[in-house]
Amino acid sequence: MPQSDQQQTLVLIKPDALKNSLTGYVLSYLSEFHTALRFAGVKIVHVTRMLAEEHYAEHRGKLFYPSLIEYIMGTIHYPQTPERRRVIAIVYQGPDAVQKIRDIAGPTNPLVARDTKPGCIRALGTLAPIRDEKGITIGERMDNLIHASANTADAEREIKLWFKPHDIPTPMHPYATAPCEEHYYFGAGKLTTTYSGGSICILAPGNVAWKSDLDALKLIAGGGKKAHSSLEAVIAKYLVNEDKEHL
Ligand code: 3AN
Repeated sequence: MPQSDQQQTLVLIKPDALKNSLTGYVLSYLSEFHTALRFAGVKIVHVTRMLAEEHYAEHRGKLFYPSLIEYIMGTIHYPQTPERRRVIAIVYQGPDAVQKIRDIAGPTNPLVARDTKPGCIRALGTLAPIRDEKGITIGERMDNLIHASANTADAEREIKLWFKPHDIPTPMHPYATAPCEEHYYFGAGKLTTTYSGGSICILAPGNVAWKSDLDALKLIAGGGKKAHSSLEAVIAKYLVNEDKEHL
């Protein structure tokens, strides 16, 4: 667990913020000048279904879940232009990073945000109706512009889900890393340690990975004891911005 003065947290600038040109506004609010937090990692991510489903795993089965997945994948705000579907993923580091950013983001529901915390980022969000196949409104989606990790445990899970160690400068690594000792490939929904046509090499000997990912991959490849992370939670970040999203 990182010391609290080096705490890290994940922020996602979501498709509605990008579409409404609010990226600069969000970055200004979260700038070191206001927050004393520094960038540890930044990347532009075309969000795959696998990554979206892992990120929002806790909401699986809820009425708003399918719409939430489409929202973070960008299909709602960029229905005709897949090339514009992306989010900006940022790791911030510094004292009390998680709570500081949660406070600036504000309440999950944009209407509540406007009522109770005017001036917070999510006060500029919107609610959108969720309709069934007959067009009947069955709920509301909260388009709230940014995601911010809710606590330090979520921050660890989410940073490891979105970022490889190499996306973050080594002196800023928040969690244990280790060199990989074998080849791992992913193809046809399966993990293998030998290459077969069409699969993609996730890790090779000498590559540095999150240690917890390597522990999980070893168990999954061995087919024995159950790993603490699903295969998807480990490999989603290795498929980000690859051509082979269908894998
Ligand atoms: P937060 O983003 O504030 O941590 P979570 O983690 O409970 O809130 O929810 C993740 C996302 O799921 C929210 N940002 C919001 O878009 C959506 N969401 C959460 N609860 C609801 C709800 N009751 N109805 C519609 N969407 C919701």
